[in-house]
Amino acid sequence: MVSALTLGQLLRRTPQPAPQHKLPEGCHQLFLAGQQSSGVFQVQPAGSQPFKVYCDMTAEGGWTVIQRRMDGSVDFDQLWDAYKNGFGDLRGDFWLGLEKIHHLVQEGKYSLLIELEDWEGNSQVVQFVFSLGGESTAYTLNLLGPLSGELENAIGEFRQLPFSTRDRDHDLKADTNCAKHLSGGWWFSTCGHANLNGKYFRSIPRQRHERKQGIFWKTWKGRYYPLKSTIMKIQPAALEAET
Ligand SMILES: [Ca+2]
Repeated sequence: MVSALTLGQLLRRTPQPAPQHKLPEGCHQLFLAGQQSSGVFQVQPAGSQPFKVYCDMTAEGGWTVIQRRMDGSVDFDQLWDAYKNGFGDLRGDFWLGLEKIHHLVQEGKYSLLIELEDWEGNSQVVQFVFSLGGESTAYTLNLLGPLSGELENAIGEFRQLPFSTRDRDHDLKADTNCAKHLSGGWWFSTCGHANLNGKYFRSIPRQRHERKQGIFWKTWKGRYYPLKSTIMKIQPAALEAET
Protein backbone atom coordinates (compact mmCIF):
# COMPACT_ATOMS: atom_id res chain seq x y z
CA MET A 1 0.00 0.00 0.00
CA VAL A 2 1.46 3.31 -1.06
CA SER A 3 0.50 6.28 1.06
CA ALA A 4 1.26 9.98 0.80
CA LEU A 5 3.59 9.57 3.73
CA THR A 6 5.65 6.98 1.89
CA LEU A 7 5.92 9.29 -1.07
CA GLY A 8 7.10 12.04 1.24
CA GLN A 9 9.72 9.75 2.71
CA LEU A 10 10.81 8.74 -0.75
CA LEU A 11 11.22 12.35 -1.76
CA ARG A 12 13.25 13.07 1.31
CA ARG A 13 15.58 10.24 0.45
CA THR A 14 16.12 11.58 -3.06
CA PRO A 15 19.54 13.25 -3.08
CA GLN A 16 19.13 16.98 -3.38
CA PRO A 17 21.30 18.79 -5.92
CA ALA A 18 24.32 20.33 -4.19
CA PRO A 19 23.87 24.07 -3.57
CA GLN A 20 25.26 25.91 -6.57
CA HIS A 21 28.77 27.05 -5.93
CA LYS A 22 28.81 30.80 -6.45
CA LEU A 23 31.75 32.00 -8.45
CA PRO A 24 33.48 35.24 -7.47
CA GLU A 25 32.52 38.26 -9.58
CA GLY A 26 36.13 39.32 -9.96
CA CYS A 27 39.59 38.92 -8.51
CA HIS A 28 39.11 41.25 -5.57
CA GLN A 29 36.12 39.26 -4.35
CA LEU A 30 38.28 36.15 -4.64
CA PHE A 31 40.98 37.89 -2.59
CA LEU A 32 38.44 38.76 0.10
CA ALA A 33 37.44 35.08 0.18
CA GLY A 34 41.01 34.20 1.13
CA GLN A 35 42.79 33.57 -2.16
CA GLN A 36 46.26 35.09 -1.84
CA SER A 37 48.21 33.72 -4.78
CA SER A 38 48.05 35.07 -8.31
CA GLY A 39 46.92 32.86 -11.16
CA VAL A 40 44.09 31.96 -13.52
CA PHE A 41 40.64 31.70 -11.91
CA GLN A 42 37.03 31.35 -13.01
CA VAL A 43 34.81 34.37 -12.32
CA GLN A 44 31.20 35.25 -13.07
CA PRO A 45 30.08 38.86 -12.92
CA ALA A 46 26.33 39.44 -12.56
CA GLY A 47 24.46 38.73 -15.79
CA SER A 48 27.43 37.06 -17.48
CA GLN A 49 28.50 33.53 -18.31
CA PRO A 50 31.51 32.33 -16.28
CA PHE A 51 34.92 33.02 -17.79
CA LYS A 52 38.56 32.78 -16.83
CA VAL A 53 40.75 35.69 -15.80
CA TYR A 54 44.27 36.19 -14.54
CA CYS A 55 44.24 37.53 -10.97
CA ASP A 56 47.17 39.55 -9.74
CA MET A 57 46.98 39.29 -5.95
CA THR A 58 48.87 41.83 -3.86
CA ALA A 59 49.02 42.24 -0.08
CA GLU A 60 46.17 44.75 -0.25
CA GLY A 61 43.80 43.24 -2.76
CA GLY A 62 43.09 41.44 -5.99
CA TRP A 63 43.46 42.93 -9.45
CA THR A 64 41.77 41.48 -12.53
CA VAL A 65 44.23 41.73 -15.42
CA ILE A 66 42.58 42.88 -18.66
CA GLN A 67 45.63 43.23 -20.92
CA ARG A 68 49.26 42.16 -20.94
CA ARG A 69 52.10 42.48 -23.43
CA MET A 70 55.33 40.79 -22.49
CA ASP A 71 56.92 38.89 -25.36
CA GLY A 72 55.11 39.62 -28.62
CA SER A 73 53.88 36.03 -28.98
CA VAL A 74 50.30 37.11 -29.77
CA ASP A 75 49.14 39.13 -32.80
CA PHE A 76 47.19 42.15 -31.55
CA ASP A 77 46.30 43.40 -35.03
CA GLN A 78 42.78 42.01 -34.73
CA LEU A 79 39.29 43.10 -35.76
CA TRP A 80 36.28 44.22 -33.70
CA ASP A 81 34.92 40.79 -32.85
CA ALA A 82 38.29 39.63 -31.52
CA TYR A 83 38.60 42.73 -29.33
CA LYS A 84 35.03 42.22 -28.19
CA ASN A 85 35.54 38.59 -27.22
CA GLY A 86 39.21 38.55 -26.23
CA PHE A 87 42.25 36.64 -27.45
CA GLY A 88 45.68 35.39 -26.40
CA ASP A 89 46.95 33.42 -23.43
CA LEU A 90 45.93 34.53 -19.92
CA ARG A 91 49.38 33.58 -18.61
CA GLY A 92 51.16 35.47 -21.37
CA ASP A 93 50.13 38.13 -23.88
CA PHE A 94 46.39 38.65 -24.04
CA TRP A 95 43.40 40.96 -24.37
CA LEU A 96 40.60 39.87 -22.03
CA GLY A 97 37.81 41.20 -24.25
CA LEU A 98 35.63 44.31 -24.10
CA GLU A 99 32.44 42.42 -23.34
CA LYS A 100 34.03 40.68 -20.35
CA ILE A 101 35.59 43.93 -19.11
CA HIS A 102 32.20 45.62 -19.46
CA HIS A 103 30.57 42.86 -17.38
CA LEU A 104 33.30 43.11 -14.74
CA VAL A 105 32.89 46.85 -14.23
CA GLN A 106 29.14 47.28 -14.72
CA GLU A 107 28.48 47.16 -10.98
CA GLY A 108 30.18 50.44 -10.24
CA LYS A 109 33.30 52.52 -10.43
CA TYR A 110 36.56 50.76 -11.08
CA SER A 111 40.21 51.76 -10.96
CA LEU A 112 42.36 51.04 -13.97
CA LEU A 113 46.04 50.64 -13.22
CA ILE A 114 48.44 50.70 -16.17
CA GLU A 115 52.06 49.65 -15.75
CA LEU A 116 54.56 50.27 -18.53
CA GLU A 117 58.16 49.17 -18.91
CA ASP A 118 60.87 50.35 -21.29
CA TRP A 119 63.95 48.47 -22.51
CA GLU A 120 66.30 50.14 -20.00
CA GLY A 121 64.69 48.70 -16.90
CA ASN A 122 62.48 51.70 -16.10
CA SER A 123 58.81 51.37 -15.30
CA GLN A 124 55.96 53.81 -14.81
CA VAL A 125 52.36 53.61 -13.70
CA VAL A 126 49.19 55.57 -14.25
CA GLN A 127 45.88 55.00 -12.49
CA PHE A 128 42.40 56.41 -12.87
CA VAL A 129 38.78 55.69 -12.04
CA PHE A 130 36.64 54.81 -15.02
CA SER A 131 33.48 53.20 -16.27
CA LEU A 132 32.97 51.35 -19.54
CA GLY A 133 29.85 51.48 -21.70
CA GLY A 134 28.49 48.44 -23.52
CA GLU A 135 28.76 47.59 -27.21
CA SER A 136 25.99 50.07 -28.10
CA THR A 137 28.39 52.84 -27.01
CA ALA A 138 31.36 51.20 -28.78
CA TYR A 139 32.62 50.36 -25.28
CA THR A 140 33.20 54.02 -24.50
CA LEU A 141 35.77 54.58 -21.78
CA ASN A 142 34.63 57.27 -19.34
CA LEU A 143 37.22 58.88 -17.13
CA LEU A 144 35.58 59.64 -13.81
CA GLY A 145 38.38 61.28 -11.89
CA PRO A 146 41.84 62.72 -12.08
CA LEU A 147 44.73 60.51 -13.08
CA SER A 148 47.32 59.53 -10.53
CA GLY A 149 50.72 57.90 -10.85
CA GLU A 150 53.95 58.92 -12.47
CA LEU A 151 52.84 58.94 -16.06
CA GLU A 152 51.44 61.97 -17.75
CA ASN A 153 48.08 61.53 -19.28
CA ALA A 154 48.02 60.22 -22.82
CA ILE A 155 44.35 59.35 -23.18
CA GLY A 156 42.37 61.55 -20.84
CA GLU A 157 42.34 64.92 -22.54
CA PHE A 158 39.04 63.61 -23.88
CA ARG A 159 36.89 62.43 -20.98
CA GLN A 160 35.04 59.92 -23.14
CA LEU A 161 36.63 57.71 -25.78
CA PRO A 162 34.90 55.01 -27.81
CA PHE A 163 36.89 51.92 -28.82
CA SER A 164 38.02 51.47 -32.44
CA THR A 165 39.42 48.71 -34.60
CA ARG A 166 40.36 48.68 -38.28
CA ASP A 167 36.84 47.55 -39.21
CA ARG A 168 35.02 49.89 -36.75
CA ASP A 169 36.28 53.45 -36.87
CA HIS A 170 34.88 55.38 -33.88
CA ASP A 171 37.95 57.53 -33.32
CA LEU A 172 37.90 61.30 -33.12
CA LYS A 173 39.92 61.95 -36.28
CA ALA A 174 37.45 62.33 -39.12
CA ASP A 175 39.77 61.89 -42.11
CA THR A 176 41.79 58.97 -40.73
CA ASN A 177 41.14 55.43 -39.53
CA CYS A 178 43.51 55.45 -36.52
CA ALA A 179 43.41 51.67 -36.05
CA LYS A 180 44.41 51.15 -39.68
CA HIS A 181 46.99 53.92 -39.57
CA LEU A 182 48.52 52.54 -36.37
CA SER A 183 47.63 48.95 -35.49
CA GLY A 184 45.34 46.91 -33.25
CA GLY A 185 42.31 48.21 -31.36
CA TRP A 186 42.27 50.98 -28.78
CA TRP A 187 40.43 53.98 -27.38
CA PHE A 188 42.06 56.12 -30.04
CA SER A 189 41.42 59.81 -29.79
CA THR A 190 43.18 61.53 -32.67
CA CYS A 191 45.65 58.69 -33.31
CA GLY A 192 48.82 59.98 -31.69
CA HIS A 193 48.45 59.76 -27.90
CA ALA A 194 48.73 56.12 -26.88
CA ASN A 195 48.26 52.61 -28.17
CA LEU A 196 49.04 49.73 -25.84
CA ASN A 197 47.62 47.24 -28.35
CA GLY A 198 50.05 48.11 -31.14
CA LYS A 199 52.60 45.79 -32.71
CA TYR A 200 55.30 44.34 -30.48
CA PHE A 201 58.76 45.51 -31.58
CA ARG A 202 62.06 44.65 -29.90
CA SER A 203 63.78 47.68 -31.40
CA ILE A 204 62.68 50.86 -33.11
CA PRO A 205 61.69 49.94 -36.70
CA ARG A 206 63.57 51.79 -39.41
CA GLN A 207 60.52 52.38 -41.59
CA ARG A 208 58.52 55.39 -40.44
CA HIS A 209 55.10 53.83 -41.19
CA GLU A 210 56.12 50.81 -39.08
CA ARG A 211 57.32 52.96 -36.19
CA LYS A 212 53.81 54.34 -35.81
CA GLN A 213 52.42 50.86 -35.34
CA GLY A 214 54.27 50.02 -32.13
CA ILE A 215 53.12 50.00 -28.51
CA PHE A 216 53.51 53.57 -27.27
CA TRP A 217 52.58 56.08 -24.59
CA LYS A 218 53.44 59.47 -26.01
CA THR A 219 53.86 61.44 -22.79
CA TRP A 220 56.44 59.02 -21.40
CA LYS A 221 58.82 57.72 -24.07
CA GLY A 222 57.37 59.51 -27.06
CA ARG A 223 55.36 58.27 -29.96
CA TYR A 224 57.98 56.10 -31.63
CA TYR A 225 59.44 54.23 -28.66
CA PRO A 226 58.17 50.62 -28.70
CA LEU A 227 57.52 49.68 -25.06
CA LYS A 228 58.84 46.41 -23.66
CA SER A 229 55.88 45.45 -21.54
CA THR A 230 52.46 46.69 -20.53
CA ILE A 231 49.87 45.47 -18.08
CA MET A 232 46.37 46.83 -17.48
CA LYS A 233 44.41 45.71 -14.42
CA ILE A 234 41.22 46.69 -12.66
CA GLN A 235 39.85 46.71 -9.11
CA PRO A 236 36.73 48.21 -7.49
CA ALA A 237 37.42 51.92 -7.00
CA ALA A 238 35.79 52.05 -3.57
CA LEU A 239 38.93 50.42 -2.24
CA GLU A 240 40.86 53.59 -2.93
CA ALA A 241 38.64 55.50 -0.55
CA GLU A 242 38.98 52.87 2.18
CA THR A 243 42.75 52.58 2.19
CA1 LIG B 1 38.42 58.19 -37.97
